[in-house]
Amino acid sequence: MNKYGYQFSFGPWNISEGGDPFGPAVRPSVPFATKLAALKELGYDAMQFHDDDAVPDLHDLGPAAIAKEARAMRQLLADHGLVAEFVAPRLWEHPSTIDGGFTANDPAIRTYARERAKKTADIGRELGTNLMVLWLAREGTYLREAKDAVKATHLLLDTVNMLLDYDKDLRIAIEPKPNEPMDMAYLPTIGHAVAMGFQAKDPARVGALVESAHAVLAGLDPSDEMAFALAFDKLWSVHLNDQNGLKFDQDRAFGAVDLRRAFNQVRVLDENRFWEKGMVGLDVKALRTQPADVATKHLRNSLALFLRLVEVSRNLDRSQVEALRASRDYEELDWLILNALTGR
Ligand code: 3MF
Ligand code: MG
Repeated sequence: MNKYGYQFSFGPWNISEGGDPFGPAVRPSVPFATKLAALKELGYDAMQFHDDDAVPDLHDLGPAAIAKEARAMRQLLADHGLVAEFVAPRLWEHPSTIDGGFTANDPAIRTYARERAKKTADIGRELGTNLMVLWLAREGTYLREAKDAVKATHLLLDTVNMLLDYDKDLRIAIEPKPNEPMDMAYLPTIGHAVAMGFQAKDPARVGALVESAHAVLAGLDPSDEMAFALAFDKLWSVHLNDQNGLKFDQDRAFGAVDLRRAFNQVRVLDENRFWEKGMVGLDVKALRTQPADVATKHLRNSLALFLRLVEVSRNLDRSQVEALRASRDYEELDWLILNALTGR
């Protein structure tokens, strides 16, 4: 915890081997214990988990053994003075989910996906977090005719309702992304996620996670996506990072591409007291070119930049901002912000 009250998190996947679709890993994989130590060392407070990050062999285990492994993970976190922020079902790697899980056309696959998500909820409970993130990676299509989009929407809603029934403490944060791995995803924006939440049987337990890069890939501004969710008290976590245009999901260090866009995300979060609502997750990846012994600097830079931008935001002359809004002198307002971002 820092003097501003924010808590920071990342996931084990954020210290990665650097493989991409065109080439193999370029760095050795880092043992989980080393990642935990790095997380603490870098000033972070919490780890994010996929279900199988916490319980790697979950497919081969029964409920008691899964619970035992998850409890051991919770203890390991506690030994480092850390907690789990959320757990997410990793439904995009298993051979059953090639064409999606919750929205698969094959009912047997849908059953697999739902059962897996229930296991994820069980793991979260043992890890000491009631927050489940749903990144609906393969719930979409490569061609529109492949699935019935109205039916798919209802299947997603039914899944959310099923999970709310299954675990009465569970809170679900939907993490939208418009594309990748599928070409067309069913819940591409925060508007979709929030609408789904309001339609659920217990709307108070369904919110959203905004990832900066995902908003950019949808052609939207991440700070406005955050603001929309904040307006309805639906922003429960963020995956801050950066993204250079409409390309593959780059997970660049926060603020590394567009400093002003980063500033506005921090400003919106800070103006709305996000530190009281959720943790600041940094879903950033080291560049593939980064040598192994210096492959955590993206995490260092992202957290430090976030805190610097909190300072910039808090130091803004708010009465001047109001005056410039009132006089519609947005060129001067532009200059005020640019001065602040360049330390003047
Ligand atoms: C995909 C992502 C994922 C999700 C994570 C949690 C690797 O683009 O951003 O991070 O955030 O799987 O659901
Ligand atoms: Mg993410």
